[in-house]
Amino acid sequence: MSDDIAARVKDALRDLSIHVEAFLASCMADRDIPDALRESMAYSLMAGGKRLRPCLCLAWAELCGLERARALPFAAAIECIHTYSLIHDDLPAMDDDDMRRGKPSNHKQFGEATAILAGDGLLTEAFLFMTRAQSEPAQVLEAVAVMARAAGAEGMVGGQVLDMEYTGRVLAEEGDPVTLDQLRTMHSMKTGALIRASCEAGAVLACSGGVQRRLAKEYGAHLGRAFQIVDDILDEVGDEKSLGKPVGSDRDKGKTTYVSLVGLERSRELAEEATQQALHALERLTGVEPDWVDFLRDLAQYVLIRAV
Ligand code: GRG
Repeated sequence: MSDDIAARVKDALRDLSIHVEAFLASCMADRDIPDALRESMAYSLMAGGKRLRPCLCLAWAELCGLERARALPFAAAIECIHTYSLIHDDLPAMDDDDMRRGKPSNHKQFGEATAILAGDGLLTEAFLFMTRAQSEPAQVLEAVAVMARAAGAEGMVGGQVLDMEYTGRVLAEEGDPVTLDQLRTMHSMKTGALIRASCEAGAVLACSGGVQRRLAKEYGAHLGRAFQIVDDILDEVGDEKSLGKPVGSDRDKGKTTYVSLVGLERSRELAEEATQQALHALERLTGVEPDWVDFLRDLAQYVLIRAV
């Protein structure tokens, strides 16, 4: 049963990713970018990855009635933002990781200065790609605002700052230990915001009214929480997808994780709860394309399966 779900999700993600990657490759090819920068941007962007966020955007856009090709530039833009965040997250000043997506991290390959600029380039190009989405101008504008809020200071960037503040607080034995509420808020900004916004922006692009947009946001928020808890569990127990990331690496860096705070068993229960809440959001959708609901249901279950 879980093998069936995993196989279906992997197939669907691969099929959608082909479109995203073709769009990214063609966009990068027709830009007048200095060779060193292009190589560094493309190195990380085209290095694989699950393409979870762009696929969520496409799924919600199609589910709400927008043709895939119309949402594709926006979905590709989301992957650019995600890739920029990974490049910057790996820098020595941040998480200081040598490997990413099974290869040397960007700064290991190209040096710190180029890696910083590749991240900057990807973030900025993303906003150009977003403007190429084909929907009502007001909807595109609103979807861009959703993305900017999620990626910026009150979303992913803010969450990264909280993560830096919290790192080592337990091990260093100075200040109060990080609480579960603080951990939840930090992850909802750092990892959750982009996943949530990928779903919401897809619905917004499709000109979806209040209910579908709200359910997209709700599904994305719960999925993002499950995704992060599962990531913490996999960091502890290992995973075939960790792609060279050593088991326990977050713990070794002094990070507070769900597992370090509440243990493995409770973490699994929390991941299960978050998944159920994501599924509950899907159950309340009416009058939408059922195949996409099936995909989103499978996807939520797939995220959880990896942790059990
Ligand atoms: C530097 C501004 C700035 C932000 C960094 C999102 C983030 C904030 C850092 C990522 C670090 C990290 C490992 C977060 C945990 C969530 C996670 C597992 C992200 C990786 O996402 P996947 O698994 O990666 O979707 P792929 O490679 O499949 O795209």
